[in-house]
Amino acid sequence: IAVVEVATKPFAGQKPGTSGLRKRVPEFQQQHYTENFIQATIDAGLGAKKRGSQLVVGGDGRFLSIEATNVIIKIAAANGLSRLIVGQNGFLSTPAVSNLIRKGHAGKIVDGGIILTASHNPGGPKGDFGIKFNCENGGPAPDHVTNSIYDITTKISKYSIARDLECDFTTVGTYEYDIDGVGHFTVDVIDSVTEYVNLMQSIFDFSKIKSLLSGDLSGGKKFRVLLDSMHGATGPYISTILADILGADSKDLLRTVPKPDFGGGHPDPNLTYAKALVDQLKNGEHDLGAAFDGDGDRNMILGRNGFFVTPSDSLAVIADNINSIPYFQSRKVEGFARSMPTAGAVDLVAKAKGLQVYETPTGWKYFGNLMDAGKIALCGEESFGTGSDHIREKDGVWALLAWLQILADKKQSVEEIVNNHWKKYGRNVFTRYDYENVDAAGANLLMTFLEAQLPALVGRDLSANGFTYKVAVADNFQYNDPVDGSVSTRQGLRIVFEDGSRLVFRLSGTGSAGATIRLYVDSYIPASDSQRLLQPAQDLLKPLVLIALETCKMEQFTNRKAPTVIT
Ligand code: VG1
Ligand code: CO
Repeated sequence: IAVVEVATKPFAGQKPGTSGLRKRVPEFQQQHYTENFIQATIDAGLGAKKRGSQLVVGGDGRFLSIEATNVIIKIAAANGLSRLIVGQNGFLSTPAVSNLIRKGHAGKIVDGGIILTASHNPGGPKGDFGIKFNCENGGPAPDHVTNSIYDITTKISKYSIARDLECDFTTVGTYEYDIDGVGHFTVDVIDSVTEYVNLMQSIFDFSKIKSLLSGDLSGGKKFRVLLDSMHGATGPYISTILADILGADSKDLLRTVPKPDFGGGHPDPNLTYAKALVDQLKNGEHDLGAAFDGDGDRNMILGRNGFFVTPSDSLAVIADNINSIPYFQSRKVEGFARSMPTAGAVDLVAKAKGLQVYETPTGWKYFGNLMDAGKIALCGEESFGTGSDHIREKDGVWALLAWLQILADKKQSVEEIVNNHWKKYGRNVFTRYDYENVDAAGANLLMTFLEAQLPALVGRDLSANGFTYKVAVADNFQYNDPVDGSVSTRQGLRIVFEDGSRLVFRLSGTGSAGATIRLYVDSYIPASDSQRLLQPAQDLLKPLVLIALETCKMEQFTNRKAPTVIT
């Protein structure tokens, strides 16, 4: 098979964000656009290892996945990679890719992976597409790699491609090719589900979870789950694990067929986009509900009647009960981590257990070094991301199984577990307001205006609804990686009050059009304040939200009276 070198020109804006390059589908459909980015990704991601290396390729099955998988296969062959491990139909959840990279293949290490997803963003011909590079540890490429991908995209003048190579990746099997002047090239098309299911079986006690669901643990009373895969990547994994292995009723597993446009939905598991699930739980027939995002790394956990577990609390509860999970019983747990905007509930668990806790910038890539160095076993983000060092991505199905394992062990309801957690540690009340798709110029002005005010805010009293908070710290968050010493600046504006309550402002790095402003608000209610401990989060945080909106002049800069999403 011949290799051709195709002359090309740089496209502006091929800069990976929080989690890879995400753009509207038509942008990727421009001639050479995807090819340029793949060539840059392979060159920067693999560097000197490129020749003879092997990569995993797969994604959430969204619109354009098939075309992009084809492009990757042809460019990888022309660039001298020895092998690609491709999920059948180009389909793999993000956690499954991370696992496949870490496992190695054909007795050799896997040098990384390319994930085709825009995660929780809608798909379809007018929706979003995305491409993300993961490194040899199975985690998202760190900043220095994504910066060098971007750098190459600004200078690229040609890419190499084996145009005539045809690979039927709809069928599991091994496909071999001889590439002129380059060498031998293999594509292993693998079943998308098997290896991930094996991994979960090695982490959890499936027979105990099965007994929970069947009712054997509680005198015959079945424990019913209601799970929403939102037509994203978790569907096949959820049906196999929950229905085939654990015996859940398949009619309680919703939207498990992956669709290129997610059935027209917005595959983001939160109270706005997974509202149908919340409503159905309110019927009171199910003991636990969960939803997952497009690529399967996010999760939302709900209890009976739609009781909402904030992701910050979910992380803390799993941390507190980490010994219920067999995987952790056999290893030394050194610490936990959370992203900066995530509420500090897990910090209190770490303190009680005498463990370390780390605060990282938003985005899973920052946890990788800590896990590789054995400093943390568990980590999470307020954006419905929870995971452990079993892989280097957040993992929605893992989080569900962790909860089921804990529930099987404690024999309490979701709500009881969370309420008891608050009674023991106090409650870190949290909310996030997202202003999606606002005018980018207005959003940037808001951030500039706010940042300029920060120094003068320190020491001042801010009030709303009769509540007053004194500003202790106001800054732009900077992270110093304790493992490799790298420094990440400008990771979000913080206003921290004397009582520990916080306001955080960030611009999203995963959007594809306009800008999204995220406002994070959290506050701590001590366990002794039994009057307020169980009150709704929105009531408890109202004064802080008002202070935040006033301080940043949200309405003036965005023309929005209300956020798009509240979680
Ligand atoms: C968002 C979340 C962040 C998460 C990222 C990727 O980023 O806030 O916590 O890691 O999405 O998640 P941003 O920059 O838009 O705030 V996923 O499930 O899209 O890969
Ligand atoms: Co995701």
